[in-house]
Amino acid sequence: MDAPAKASGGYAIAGGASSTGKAPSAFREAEKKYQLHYDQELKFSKGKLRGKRGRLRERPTDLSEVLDFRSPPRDGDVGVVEVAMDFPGNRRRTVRSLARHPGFYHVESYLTCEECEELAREILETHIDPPASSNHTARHGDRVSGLWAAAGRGDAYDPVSGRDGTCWSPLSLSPSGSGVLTARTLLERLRWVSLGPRYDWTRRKYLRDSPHRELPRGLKAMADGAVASLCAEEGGATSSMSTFGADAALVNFYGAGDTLGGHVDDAEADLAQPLVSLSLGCDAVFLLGGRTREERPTAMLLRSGDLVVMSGDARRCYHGLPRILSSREPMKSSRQGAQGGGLSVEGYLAGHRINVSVRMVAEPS
Ligand SMILES: O=C(O)CCC(=O)C(=O)O
Repeated sequence: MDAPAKASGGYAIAGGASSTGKAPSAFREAEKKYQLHYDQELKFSKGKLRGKRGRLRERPTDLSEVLDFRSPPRDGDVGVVEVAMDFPGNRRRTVRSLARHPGFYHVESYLTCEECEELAREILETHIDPPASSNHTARHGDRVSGLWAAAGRGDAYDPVSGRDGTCWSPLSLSPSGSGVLTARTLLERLRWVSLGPRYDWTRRKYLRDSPHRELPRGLKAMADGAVASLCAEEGGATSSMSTFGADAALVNFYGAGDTLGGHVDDAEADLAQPLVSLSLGCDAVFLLGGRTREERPTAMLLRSGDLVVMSGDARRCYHGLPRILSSREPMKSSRQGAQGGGLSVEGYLAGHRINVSVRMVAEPS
């Protein structure tokens, strides 16, 4: 797996533009097609071209080939199969699978809007803090705690000692200047959090023995329940999912323009165990490809509350997220939190996407 790339950050998209002169792969082509691009307006003065120094304008993206499960094509080459299924908690949901991608399942609106907001609140208020590891703990250690509340208060990060022995100080007490790092900025720069055994992105392995936040029980129950229902539909004990027991999750945070490069999740002990991925917040374009980057991926729309399960063949396929369809400016341009006006989970979800990708890291017993 890869860490999500921030729009303004230094993370390159995996498999990105070729510097070798080779033609880009089919997967990369699709990423480029759906990524957010800006064009700079040309500037004219007195009828003469004065260079490309005009305003940046979002380039329109052609989404006509993005599969929308709410109105799937009847005869497209992806072959959508639809069934109604019962999941725990009296959830009767529509499940779609794709003939072109065996082992892939899309469950429409698995969570309701209220449940999405409740889960996002739990994540932002609690799960993003140590002992969970995140891109912030990787850089600042376990000092960055209480980030959501601090961002709501409009605090600044104090690397030495802040109010009450925490790492936060009121912005008004921080030395003035452009170098002040605010909690709001840190929240905007939050890319990933790992729940359950920490994931070492450099060595691409799970660190079972380091301190970590256990996978929250609610997330485990949700993933185990969804997989058990799909497994029953697939034929019970004969399904590759029959020994699944979720024990970890990677939570990715995306703002407008953020992406997750094409990758295969292969650090888990048993790749026969599925990935269970839940979307919260903004709609997004998800790409599901084949065993190599050369296979043309299927682009599909994921909405808040949708659940995706990748099992069987699909578990070993390239996938990525080239586009968040955010209708709002990135949060950092809003003045709400900077004035200490607090943050709302609903507001955060209107401009961001959270993806919770639950998995089984351990060997099945
Ligand atoms: O954000 C998504 O929907 C995809 C997440 C993903 O592929 C991952 O965490 O490995």
